[in-house]
Amino acid sequence: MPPGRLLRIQVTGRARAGKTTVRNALSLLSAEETAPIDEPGQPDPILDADLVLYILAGSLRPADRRALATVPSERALVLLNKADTIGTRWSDAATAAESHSAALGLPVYPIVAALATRTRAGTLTDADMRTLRRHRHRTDPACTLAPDLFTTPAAGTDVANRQLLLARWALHGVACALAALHHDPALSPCSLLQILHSASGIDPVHHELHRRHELTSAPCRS
Ligand SMILES: Nc1nc2c(ncn2[C@@H]2O[C@H](COP(=O)(O)OP(=O)(O)OP(=O)(O)O)[C@@H](O)[C@H]2O)c(=O)[nH]1
Ligand SMILES: [Mg+2]
Repeated sequence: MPPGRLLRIQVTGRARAGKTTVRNALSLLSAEETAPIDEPGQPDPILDADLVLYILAGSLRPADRRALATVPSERALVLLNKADTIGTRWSDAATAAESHSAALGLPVYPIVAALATRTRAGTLTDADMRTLRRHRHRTDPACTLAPDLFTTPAAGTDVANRQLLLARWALHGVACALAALHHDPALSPCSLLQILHSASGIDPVHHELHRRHELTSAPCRS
């Protein structure tokens, strides 16, 4: 790439994989979100940017492999999004990412972009902390399996507070925050936010983006 030219980034993947969410989570405001891969009746987008962020969600399909085969490996960065929906713990998502990585011959980063956008933009309010502390003993994984289970009236009269907490942090964020506060009830909102941020898996992607950026020695248009 000629020196001084801005790095062109495409964010791609199948429909609803989380392209827009990832773009926001990484603050890549000028990155281009392509049309979805493997849309019936539509041609696949041409992946010709300096860096292609390929978002997988769930299984690796033949269309993903075909699309990724058109991108030189040094230009591809593959993210396995929605890691919160894979299995029951982070290691399940890490195992899935490893198996996709072996199949593709490329590193694959497991992430929860939906949590990363929240930790990037938000703070834990006093109200969030109060509700979380009140429920920090509910560490049974089943209680954060579904919204209804977390907001059940059987767990107290603060149903509206719990609904608000869920709207702000989603089930995965709430589950991580409860586990962290159960372990250390004195955590400050700031430390808890950092823990949630780490739990999103987005930092290794940030680091890799910076590394690629330095390799191409061009400013990133974000
Ligand atoms: N559980 C979970 N849901 C997510 C995550 N990231 C995104 N989503 C949800 O997945 C859906 C699709 O996300 P988008 O970012 O709109 O996906 P997209 O690939 O841009 O979708 P299209 O542009 O319609 O193809 C939305 O309902 C998001 O809230 C995640 O990490 N975990
Ligand atoms: Mg989109």
